[in-house]
Amino acid sequence: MLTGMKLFSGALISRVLALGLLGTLAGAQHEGHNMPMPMTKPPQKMQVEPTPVGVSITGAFVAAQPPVATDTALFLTLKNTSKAPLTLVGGTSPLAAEAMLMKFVKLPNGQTSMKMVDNFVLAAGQSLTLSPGGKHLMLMGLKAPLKIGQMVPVSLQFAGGGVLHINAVVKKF
Ligand SMILES: [Cu+2]
Repeated sequence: MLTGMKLFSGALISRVLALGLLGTLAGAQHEGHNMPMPMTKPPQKMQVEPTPVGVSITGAFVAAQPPVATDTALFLTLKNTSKAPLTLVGGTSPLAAEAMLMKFVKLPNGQTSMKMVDNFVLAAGQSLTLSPGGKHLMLMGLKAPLKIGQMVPVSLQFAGGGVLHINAVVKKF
């Protein structure tokens, strides 16, 4: 009986140690988390959103900015691989207070300015590239300066309620 108890508690301890180790490894992948995170922690969003089908994302990045900057932008190429039109209506990021779709426009005086855009529509099979000097998802009110190489989680929102969660690396352009 005593031996059984010892075995039991020994097994329990090694299980706790294993969980602790996994927690530390998981925590190490998230910059800024010093405390080990339990493996079973649910995603931050309580609501499960539908993921749009037929969307592929390539080359996503966030423009590196000087540490004093409070705004930056997300660039990427979206491809609508479905047979129906796809409409990007906006996005959110936990690292920014606000995000909005914008494009650069040439003013009559030759200067460039940014203009808010309601949405970007992709016909079936069409690709759309958001690039510096063109269309972009502006990330405004950064909660902390972004570091080169850091991953920025962004949730892209589509008409019809679809949400696509991506990670974009911070880099110079
Ligand atoms: Cu902008």
